[in-house]
Amino acid sequence: MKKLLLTTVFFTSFAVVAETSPGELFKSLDKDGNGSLSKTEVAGEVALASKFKEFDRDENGEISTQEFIAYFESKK
Ligand SMILES: [Ca+2]
Ligand SMILES: [Ca+2]
Repeated sequence: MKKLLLTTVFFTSFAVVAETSPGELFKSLDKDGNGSLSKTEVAGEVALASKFKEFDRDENGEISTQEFIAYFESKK
């Protein structure tokens, strides 16, 4: 049941992405503006935090703009 809830939240986020671009979403999440998302920055976004490893392709512990956009591109 808990997993189902996370999935629902995640797809709700996708609905948001459909209206704004991933790039804009990224900027709103990158609170310190260093061009990458740390686990701390996505902590408030449960759906994103739970998928952190899927986004972080090079496993450096941060999601770069490229990794972020590539993820959404791969879901199209
Ligand atoms: Ca950042
Ligand atoms: Ca990374």
